[in-house]
Amino acid sequence: MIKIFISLVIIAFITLALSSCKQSISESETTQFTSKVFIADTTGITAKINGDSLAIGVKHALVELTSVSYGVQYQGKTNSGGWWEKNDVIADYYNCFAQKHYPKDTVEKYLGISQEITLVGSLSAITLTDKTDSVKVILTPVISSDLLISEIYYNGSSPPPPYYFHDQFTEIYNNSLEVKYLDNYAIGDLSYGYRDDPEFLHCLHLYKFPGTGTDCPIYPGEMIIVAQDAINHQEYNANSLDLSDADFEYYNPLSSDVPNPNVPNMIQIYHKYGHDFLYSVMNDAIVLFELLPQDTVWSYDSFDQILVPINRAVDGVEYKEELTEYEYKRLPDILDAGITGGMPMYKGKSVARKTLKEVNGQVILMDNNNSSIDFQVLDHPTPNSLDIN
Ligand SMILES: [Ca+2]
Ligand SMILES: [Ca+2]
Ligand SMILES: [Ca+2]
Ligand SMILES: [Ca+2]
Repeated sequence: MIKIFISLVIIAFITLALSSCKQSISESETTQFTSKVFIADTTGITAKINGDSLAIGVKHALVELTSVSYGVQYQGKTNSGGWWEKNDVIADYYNCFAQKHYPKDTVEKYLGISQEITLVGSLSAITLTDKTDSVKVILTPVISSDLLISEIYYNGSSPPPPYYFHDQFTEIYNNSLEVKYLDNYAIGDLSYGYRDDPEFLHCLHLYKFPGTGTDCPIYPGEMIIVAQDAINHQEYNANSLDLSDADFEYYNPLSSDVPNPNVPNMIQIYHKYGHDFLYSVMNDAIVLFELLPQDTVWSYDSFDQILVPINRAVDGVEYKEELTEYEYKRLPDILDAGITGGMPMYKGKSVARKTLKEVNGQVILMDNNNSSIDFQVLDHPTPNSLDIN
């Protein structure tokens, strides 16, 4: 079933022409109009549940429209034909998100499989004006991974001193109900310009967790921190963080990078440049990979970037200073159809995944593979905690 779902996701891949994003919207910004959104499911799941093989409209689907420039959010549910109409909308670029959840008993009754199904779909930075006829969002089943990037602190601390970014960290969360092992996982960051490569992600850096199989457990609902440097950064910047008890740290043995002997080092597979595995304080895409035993021999592109097969990626998050710059995206939509961030550099802010629900006291984080929806900006980082400040 999962394989079918994955192929459905690929088939339903949504591509957008967003070259107009940088232009300002020419319509009068005070004009209000009615926006019509159609939510479609072409997988056949909804058709089977509704007993109507020709109807692709999804009834009672949740729809959210969020204005990129103003942050205004409209929310509602589709009618029985799959349409949602919203009055008094103002012209802007909008992120549109739609979701339909079918509980286990419904799925079992109509499809004969014992699982719940959540369908999601999104459009990013679409232009809505009084000239827009309607918008169509196609839903596909969610493929969520067990291990997720739950927080990325890349922004850098506020001065003094200026430009302090050695306190960057990545938080990885076990979103499943079983123990996982990080031993074969790796973290990389992506270069710009290869988004259409269907086979490989072009990485600037790639660092693997230590261990040979079951050395680095991560329990359900638990998280780990990978620091750029596992030290107390408050000694260097009063606005920074104490990361001396991080679980892992990046270590570049080919530079003057100084490791903390008490914190295990991430193993360098590839390092294109820089003194450490530095994330950009403005725009970057961070990917968590699950490597296979054959991933010991690597190939590289003509710009000396390491090529990691796209099917090794389990989670990816793209952040940018400008949330409308979809034409400069690095990650394909199947990994992250959105963009998070949107803050100036060196503000000490962080991006963290939102909570979806709790199952027996365990927090399950949101993963629609769209960071515009799944992530929020925190005023202060929360290493090793899901607390939202
Ligand atoms: Ca380091
Ligand atoms: Ca160390
Ligand atoms: Ca994901
Ligand atoms: Ca956190």
